[in-house]
Amino acid sequence: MNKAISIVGVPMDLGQSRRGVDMGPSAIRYAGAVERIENLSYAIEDCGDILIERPTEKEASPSNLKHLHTVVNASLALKRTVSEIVENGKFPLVFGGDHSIAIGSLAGITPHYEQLGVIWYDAHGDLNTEETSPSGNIHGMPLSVALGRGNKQLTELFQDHPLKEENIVLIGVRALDEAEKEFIRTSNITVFTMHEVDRLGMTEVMSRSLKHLEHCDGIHLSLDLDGLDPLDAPGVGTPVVGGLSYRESHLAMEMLHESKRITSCEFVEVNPILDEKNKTAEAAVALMGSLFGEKLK
Ligand code: NNH
Ligand code: MN
Ligand code: MN
Ligand code: MN
Repeated sequence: MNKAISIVGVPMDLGQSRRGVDMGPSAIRYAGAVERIENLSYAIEDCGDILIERPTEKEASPSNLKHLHTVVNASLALKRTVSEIVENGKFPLVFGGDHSIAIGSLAGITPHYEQLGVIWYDAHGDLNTEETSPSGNIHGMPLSVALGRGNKQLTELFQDHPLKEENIVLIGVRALDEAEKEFIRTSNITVFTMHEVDRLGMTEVMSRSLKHLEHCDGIHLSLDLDGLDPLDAPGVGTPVVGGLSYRESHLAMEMLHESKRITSCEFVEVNPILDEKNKTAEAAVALMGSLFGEKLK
C-alpha cells in the first residue's frame, strides 16, 4: 500500500435530507483518524476541508434534484483536489459528508487509471438517476453518475472517464429501489447482498470481489457507514437493520489490506448528531486501522 496519505474532508450534507452529516469530517478527526494511521508508520498529511457553499435562498431547482448547483460545485472542487493528490503520488483518503461526495472523488480518480475498480460497501445501491430517484437526494445517485447515467451537470464531471459496470462490486446491499433492481438485473455490476454475505461469509465474498477486480489497475473503496448494522453504526441518516457486523467489516478491511490493491478510499455518511457518543466515527476510524494494516498481534 502507498505509504503516503493525503486526507481531505468534505463537510457536505446537501446530498440528502438530514442535517448534521456535514460534521462527519470533524467527528472522524476527533475519533483520532490521523494518529491511528500515523502509528502504522505512514506519512500522512491533512489537507483540511473542501469549502462547501451554503445555499442562501431557495435554489431555483431545474429538476427534482435537491441542491444540484451546490453539489456540482463541491464535486468540482473535490475532483480537483483528489486528482492533485493522485498526481503527487499520494493515496487520497476522503472523509464525508454524505455519499454524494463520491461523485467528486471518483471524478478525480478515474482519469488516472485505465480500469479503476470500485468496492461499494453500503446498505444501498446508490444507482438512482434524476428520473428514478424517489427522494431527489443526490447521495442515492453517485454510482449512476460515475457510470455516466443521469443529470448532465453531474455526469459531465466524468467526461471521457466514466466507471465501467464490470469494475464495480457492491457489498452489504439490503435496500434497493425498484428501478435500481431493474438496472442491476440488466447491468454487469456485481452485487453481494446481505443474502450472499450470510450464505458465503465475508471471507468468500471478499475473495470473490478481489478476484473479480483482478484486472483492475487500481481499486477505490467507498465505505458508507450505513453498510454496517445500525447497532454498530447508529450515527447515519438512513439506517437499515440487518447489516454487516463490526467484526465482518474488520475482516473485510483486513483482507483489503492484505491484498495490497486499494489505491484510494472514502468513509462517508457519519452523522454525529444522530450518533451515540461518536460511536460511528470511532467505528470508521477502527476500520481505517484495519484497512491500513493494524494487527491484533
Ligand atoms: N435509495 C434511496 C434514495 O435514492 C436511499 C439512498 N440512501 C443512502 N444511500 N443512504 O447510501 O434516496
Ligand atoms: Mn436548495
Ligand atoms: Mn451510500
Ligand atoms: Mn447507504
